[in-house]
Amino acid sequence: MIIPRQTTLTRFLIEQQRRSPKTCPPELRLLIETVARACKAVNQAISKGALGDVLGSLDSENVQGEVQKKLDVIANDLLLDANEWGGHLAAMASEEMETIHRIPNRYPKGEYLLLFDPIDGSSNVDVDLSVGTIFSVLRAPEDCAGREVTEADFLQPGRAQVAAGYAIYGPQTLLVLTVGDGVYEFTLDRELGSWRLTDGPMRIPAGTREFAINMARRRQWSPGIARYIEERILGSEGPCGVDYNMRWTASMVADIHRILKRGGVFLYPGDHRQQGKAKLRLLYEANPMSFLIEQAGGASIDGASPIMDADPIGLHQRIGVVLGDAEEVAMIADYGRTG
Ligand code: P6P
Repeated sequence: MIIPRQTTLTRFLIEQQRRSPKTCPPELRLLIETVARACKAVNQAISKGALGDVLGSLDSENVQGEVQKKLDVIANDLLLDANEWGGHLAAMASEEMETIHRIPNRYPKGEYLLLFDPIDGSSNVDVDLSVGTIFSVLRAPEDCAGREVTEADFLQPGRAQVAAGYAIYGPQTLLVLTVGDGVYEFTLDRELGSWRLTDGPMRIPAGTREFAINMARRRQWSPGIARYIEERILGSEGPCGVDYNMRWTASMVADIHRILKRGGVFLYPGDHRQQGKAKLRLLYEANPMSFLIEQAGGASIDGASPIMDADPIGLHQRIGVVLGDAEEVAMIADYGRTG
């Protein structure tokens, strides 16, 4: 569907609701607008930098055992405060919180579950590199209305997502989202404070010879991944016969946005020496990014199988990630099979 550029997020969602009430019912539209509004507040906090009390770390660690940045907690609280009173959510979960956040009894409960990484790549904030907020929306099980929501209600495969997206706080402030009917990019008009449509439906450009991986993790890679990367480094002087380029921003949102805009592939493989040992989180990083990538014509696997088919066993479980250009991902899966 081609929509006039500069359309506001509100109008885009209302027209999506009219065109396809199933993919964008009113409660989901309200939820997405609320998350988008919270991301504007996060953007404003980040942009203060050293002029606001937002940089640096706290003395606390999150459930991941990672030192929390001030902005991790600021952004987490902004998203909780914006979303708990609207009546569209049954509960929330975040990278920064060990357990789920139930909607206080003073507010009505809704039919959706919201998961988010409030500031992904937060170590980049102190050195003024792009970071982002990642979010994923699931339906709460129908019987949730009559009982307390539990962590188990969040343990749904990525295929069950009804919406996903990210905000990227960089030279521009962007919101990229899908409700399962294509991927659309909105740019924040910082003067008006409104999100304006600037791209979409987005499709991953094919054939871009560019890979993103943290080379310092080489010892964790399977023989297949190692061979794939080593052959790309040999380029035209090796078996693959063409030169590749490499990028690594240490901010998943920035790497994924680059892939959506100009193609390529992103790899953060699991540690092949220890089953289940990986860096990226399934529910609020890998699944939402996989939804966006597949909606844009790409593919996303754990090294062998589609990430969105994975049956979650824990709120903060981790998974290996290989995603982007569908042909490149298929080739990497072949390398994984042959070693
Ligand atoms: P490394 C950021 O902490 C993050 O979760 C992703 O945004 C990013 O892709 C990855 O970890 C970076 O990991 O090991 O390169 O610091």
